[in-house]
Amino acid sequence: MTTSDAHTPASAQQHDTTAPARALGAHKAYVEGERAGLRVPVRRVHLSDGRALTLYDTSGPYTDPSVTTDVRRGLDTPRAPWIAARGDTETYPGRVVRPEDDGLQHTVPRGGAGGLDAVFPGRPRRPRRARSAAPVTQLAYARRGEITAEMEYAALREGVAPEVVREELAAGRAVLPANINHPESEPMVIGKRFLVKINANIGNSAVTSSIEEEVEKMTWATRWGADTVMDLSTGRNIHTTREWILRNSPVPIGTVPLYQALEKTGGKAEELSWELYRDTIVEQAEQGVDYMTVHAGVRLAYVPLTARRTTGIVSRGGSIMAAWCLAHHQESFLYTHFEELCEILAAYDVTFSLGDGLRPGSVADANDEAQFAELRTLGELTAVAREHGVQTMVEGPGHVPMHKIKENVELQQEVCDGAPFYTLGPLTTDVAPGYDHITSGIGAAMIAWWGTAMLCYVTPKEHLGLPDRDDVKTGVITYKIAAHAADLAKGHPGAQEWDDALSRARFDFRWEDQFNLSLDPETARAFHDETLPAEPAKTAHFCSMCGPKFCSMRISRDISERFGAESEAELSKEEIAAGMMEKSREFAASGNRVYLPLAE
Ligand code: IRN
Ligand code: FE2
Repeated sequence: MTTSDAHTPASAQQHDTTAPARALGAHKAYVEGERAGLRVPVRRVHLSDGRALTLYDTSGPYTDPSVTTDVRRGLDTPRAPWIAARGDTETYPGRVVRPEDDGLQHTVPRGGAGGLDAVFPGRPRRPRRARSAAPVTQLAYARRGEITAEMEYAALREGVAPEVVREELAAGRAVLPANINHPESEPMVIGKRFLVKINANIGNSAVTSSIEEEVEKMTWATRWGADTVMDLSTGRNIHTTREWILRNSPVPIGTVPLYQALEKTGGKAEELSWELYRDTIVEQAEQGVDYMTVHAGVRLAYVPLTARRTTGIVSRGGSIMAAWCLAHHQESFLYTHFEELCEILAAYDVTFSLGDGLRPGSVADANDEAQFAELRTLGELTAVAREHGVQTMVEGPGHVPMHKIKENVELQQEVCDGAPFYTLGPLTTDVAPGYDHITSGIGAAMIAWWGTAMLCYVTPKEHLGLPDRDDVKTGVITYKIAAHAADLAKGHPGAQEWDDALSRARFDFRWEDQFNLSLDPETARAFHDETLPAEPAKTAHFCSMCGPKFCSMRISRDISERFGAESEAELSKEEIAAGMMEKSREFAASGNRVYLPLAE
C-alpha cells in the first residue's frame, strides 16, 4: 500500500518508509484528518520485516506516554470546540447534588438551597443543551447533509469515506453516540457497515469499591478493546461515580437510568413515576451519558406472555417495569411518555438503546411470543424516535440456541427498519456456568456475522458472581475475537490484513511480531515463555509444539526455500512430494523419533 496515512484504512498494512529506524513493537500513533486539529489515535505495530500495521485503538490518552493523565482532573476535551462552533447549543446552570437523609445522592437545580457543586474535583463545568427545540443530534446533521467533525473522526477510524458514515447515520442504520456534554470522548460509529463493536459493563455491584477503582475498571476495559462502556453502578455515590467515569472516559458511556430511578424510591418499583424517571434522565444527560437503555417495549399486555416461560423475565430493567405495570395495572410510563423522552434526548444528543426487557433467559424461551411482541414494539418506537431526530439502536438477546439466532437479526432488521442491533451474546447453551463468555462468544460471532452492530460482553462470572479484573479482560478479549471473526466473514475491508500479518509472522517464526500483533500480547508471550523461556527461542525456527525437528511450518518453509518459491501453494505436486520424501529420510535418519530433545 502506498496511500498516505490520512486515507489508509485503520487496519491497512503499509511499508513505513517515512519513519526513521523505529523501535519494534506496538506504539500509540495518530492519523491526521482534513479538518484542523482532528487527530485519530491508532495502534501501530512495527514489524521486524520493516512493515507496519495500523490497528483500531480504543485505549484513549492513557496509552500515550507523552500525555500525562490525572483522574482528578479528567481528560482533555477534543470535541469541545466542534460542539461550540456548531452554535446550536447553550450552557445553563444545570443540576447539583444534594445529599439526602437516606444517604443517596439526589439532584436539584443549581442555585437552590444546599446544592453541592463539587462532585468532581476537576475543572468546573456547566452543562449544555439545545438552544431551540430543534434536535442537535448527529442524526439531524446527517439528514441535513452535513458531515460533522465527529463523523469525519469515526470515518478515519473505520477507513471509510466520511460520506459513508453520514449516509448510514441519515438512514438510521448507524449511530454515533456523542452527548454534547461528553466532549472528552473519541467519536466512533456503530452500524453493520462498520467494524463490529463491543461493550463492557462495569460497576454492576452495590458493594462499591472506591470511585478511583470504578474509573480504573473503565480504563482497563478500553485498554483491551472495549468500544463503549456501560456504567451500571448502583448505591450511594452513583452520581459522583458516573461523573468521574465520564470525565475520564475516551469511549462513549451508556447507562440504564431506570436503575438510578429505582434507587431514588428506595428500591420500590411501584413508587416509580414518569416525573422521577424524567428527572433522572435529565440529570444523566447533563452529565454526558452518551446512550441510555430504555425498556419502553415492556408493555402491560406482554407481561402475562412470560408466565409459562422456563425462566420468566431475566432482564433487570424489564422486571422493574413489569412490576410497575402490574402494581398500577397501567401501561408503562416509558411507553406512554415516549415522545417527551425523545425531546429530552434530542436536546443533548443522547442515543436510545431500546432495551430488551423480555429477552429469553434460557434456550427454552428463545424466540417466544413475549420476546417478539416486545421487538415489534421496539420497531414502532424506533420510528417515533427517528421522527424526533434521536439516534436509536435496539437491544437483543440473551439465550438463543444456534439454529434460532438468524431469525432474531432478520426480524429485528425488518421491524426496526435497519436500526443497529446490540445484543447480549447470545448464549448458545445454558449448561456451562463458569464458561458463559464462551457459550455466548459463539452466539456473538454468529449474530455479528449476520449483521449485529454491537455485542455486549459476557464474562466467565455471568450467572455466578461479580466479574473481577481478570474476568473483565477475558470477557473483552473473547468478544474482540467474536467481533473480528465476524468482520472477517463479512469481508470488512482491511480485516484480513491483520490475520495475514500475524500468519506471516508465525510462518517466519518472527515471535516478537506474532506477540505484538496478538489481541492479548501478554498472554501469548507468557504461554510461549512457559516452555521456551530463553530469549533465542523467540527467533529460533521452531515452535515448542513440535520441537525443532518436526514442525509442519518448518517443513513447508524448508520446501519453499529449497525450490525458491514464495509459498507452498506455488509448488507443484511433484516438488512437494520430493520435499516430503527428503523430510521422511531426515526423520528416519534421526531414529524415527517424533520428539527430540531441544539440546540436540
Ligand atoms: C444488551 C443487549 N441486551 C441487553 N444488554 C445489556 O444488558 C444492557 O445494555 C445492559 O447493559 C445490561 C443489563 O440490562 P437489563 O438486564 O436491565 O435489561
Ligand atoms: Fe442469563
